[in-house]
Amino acid sequence: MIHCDSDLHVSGKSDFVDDVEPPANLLHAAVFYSPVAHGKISGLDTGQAMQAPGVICVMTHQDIPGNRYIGAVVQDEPVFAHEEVMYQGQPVALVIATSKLLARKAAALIQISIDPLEVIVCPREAAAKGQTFEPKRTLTKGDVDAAWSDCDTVVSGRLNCGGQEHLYLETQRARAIPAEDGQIRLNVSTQSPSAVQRSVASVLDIPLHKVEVDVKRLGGAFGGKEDQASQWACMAALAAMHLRKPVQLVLSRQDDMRMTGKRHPYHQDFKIGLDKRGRILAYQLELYQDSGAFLDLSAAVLERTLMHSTNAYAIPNVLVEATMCRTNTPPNTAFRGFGGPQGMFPLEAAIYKAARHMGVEPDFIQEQNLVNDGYTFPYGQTLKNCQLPRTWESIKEKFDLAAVRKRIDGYNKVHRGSKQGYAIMPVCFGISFIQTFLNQGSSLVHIYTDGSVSIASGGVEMGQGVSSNLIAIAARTLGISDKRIRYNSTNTSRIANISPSAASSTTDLNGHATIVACEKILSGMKAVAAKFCGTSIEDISIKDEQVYAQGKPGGLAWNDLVSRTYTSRYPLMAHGYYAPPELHFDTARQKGNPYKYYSYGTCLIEVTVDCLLGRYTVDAVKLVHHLGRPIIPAIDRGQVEGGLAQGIGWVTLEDLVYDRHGQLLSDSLSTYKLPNGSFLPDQFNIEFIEDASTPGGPLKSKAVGEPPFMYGIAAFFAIQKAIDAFTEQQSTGNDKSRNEMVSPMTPERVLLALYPDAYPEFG
Ligand code: LUZ
Ligand code: MOS
Repeated sequence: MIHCDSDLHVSGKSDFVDDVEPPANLLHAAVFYSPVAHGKISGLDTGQAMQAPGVICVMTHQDIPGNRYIGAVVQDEPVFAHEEVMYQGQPVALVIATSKLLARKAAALIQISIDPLEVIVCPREAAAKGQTFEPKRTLTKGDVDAAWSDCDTVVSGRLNCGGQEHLYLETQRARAIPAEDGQIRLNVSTQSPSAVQRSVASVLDIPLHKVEVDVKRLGGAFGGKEDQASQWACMAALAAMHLRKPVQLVLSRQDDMRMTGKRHPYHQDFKIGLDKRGRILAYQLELYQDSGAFLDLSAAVLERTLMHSTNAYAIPNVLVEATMCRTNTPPNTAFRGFGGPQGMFPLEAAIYKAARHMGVEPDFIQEQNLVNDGYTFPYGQTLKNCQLPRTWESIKEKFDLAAVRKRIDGYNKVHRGSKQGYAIMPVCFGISFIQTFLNQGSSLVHIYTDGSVSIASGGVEMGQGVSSNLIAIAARTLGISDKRIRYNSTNTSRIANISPSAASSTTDLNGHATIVACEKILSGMKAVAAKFCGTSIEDISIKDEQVYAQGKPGGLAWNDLVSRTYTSRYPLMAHGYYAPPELHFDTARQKGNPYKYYSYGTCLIEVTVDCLLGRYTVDAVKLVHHLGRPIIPAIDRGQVEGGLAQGIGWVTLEDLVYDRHGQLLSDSLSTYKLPNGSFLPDQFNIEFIEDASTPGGPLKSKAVGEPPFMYGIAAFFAIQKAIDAFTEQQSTGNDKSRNEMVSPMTPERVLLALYPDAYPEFG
């Protein structure tokens, strides 16, 4: 089986929000946003815009009947700025016109006067000036202060890692259609239909049952539509209710890049202590999260950063402190990995630095410290069935690490103008929402009298393949062909209180719920089949669309069984609910058992750096990922390849540049460089360890969405390795470039690092 949307996608026939046949009287909205990053609004003049061709009306915060603030966790974010603007791109007003173009043209005519206030775009500066959300958080294990004196090597350093633009293909958009009796229906590109429903109900001041949110599929999301799809839906809903007409809002690419939050940049100070054998005795980390202007999901993201700050390493003494820093940039948000990558990255930097200090390879230290069964993470969960060392061993043996090292050393000896490097990244990623209550899935399965089946669940199809996965799960559970099954849109009227499709858990949670629903229906069908075959229910099974009694064909095919079940008055529809047991986490103490299981894998990346130009190529990716038993292997492979490419992009090319006025300079695809097909390596060796013996998701599968992202971090250290091979040979003895590491490692930064003495002003 392949992705169930493949044919529609490649023929351009799949419907996204604005492809659905528009109602005849559909109006279009465009957002007017703040041109400056921080200031007091002293005047807003919408007069000219109101007079522009095609304009129906202009709306501001004064036109909101209910709550003027939204936010899934804390409602601190104004739908429209009033009094103060906090970032460039913050929505201030909405223009509604007869076409998208006319609405956008009119929005450009709105005049705003702003008295500027100080702009902060650096999290450290925000922290120094007391611009923080909530008190500092601390995670501890053992006693780092007591451990430093036992260490033979202690090094410290700094890493600034950048944010990342989601660049979903489909920008943020929503269509709102008013209905009878004050109801409203919305088509929204969101990972979280219920979050949109709650925000819309709150700003309109109407009950949730009057708001129906429908999501057919998304053109990508990556976390960018977990919390940040709500604002646009609220605007479309406000306009639709105000005008009693359907209204659609579609952000242009550039507006989307300016207005929406991104992966959180973090600044990090680390200190690591090791014994002579390379065992890590202590690790201390101070994190400055760039939360942006409002809270959004920053607190949850920070929590995952803390939890993953020791990644795949068993460290006895740990102290991590973290501050959420308020800056004048769009509120940063969920992005594949959800803070995990920013937690893992500085420890790799610390290991890299310690390895140089000790004169060993980083992988020597990595290998001494890999987690295994019985290790208790600083947040209290103890590892069982740990598969990480297995994946590390496979990298060493299958891909012959010793030979790779020898080949690269040989290359570097004879090449002066270019250097190679490699790095390894082990990943141990916790699977579940860290907010325990979100770990619930729902599925509604209908079997119709012609034998066809429809599934609706809380899972939103965003290209990741949850629709195909749930179809495959239902097909196997019911014993029928996947061709009979259709995945319905995700709709708040079919499923209530939907958890966001996020945390790599969508197939896990909704897949289990689908099994529960199918089994409920099967119990009635089997009773009917048992009566037909003259045997007991336990002896009945359904396989290949035929009933079997005690393993022998029972002479009853699927269609007949369905009709008989219907006329015998057993239900052919069922709702399944699933909540994984035994999860808990105490936020106040930062201790608990938040994860159902872990995802494991190890990745090796090789690069070549052109030491004249600073350019580099990623030559090879070799990775071993523990997968359980994939539901649809091609989909899991796609997730691994896509995640890896996105992770490599994060640490190499994708540079978000703000100037000191808080203006995003890399706000288009010509200034924000994404890794493309030709940037990715020719050698893309992905090995799966398929192993259904460890606990995981439905049908022994394992979550695979986010973990591969973090393999990309290896690209950063592979490039650093090549740079060091060059500077050592030049014997400049200048170690400045490594005191503070900066990600992404763009070719420009590589060039500066290759010739630190040539560009001292950038040091
Ligand atoms: N979203 C969320 C997530 O709300 N909680 C999580 O723990 C999470 N983890 C990964 C990605 N999204
Ligand atoms: Mo996510 S970062 O799983 O929305």
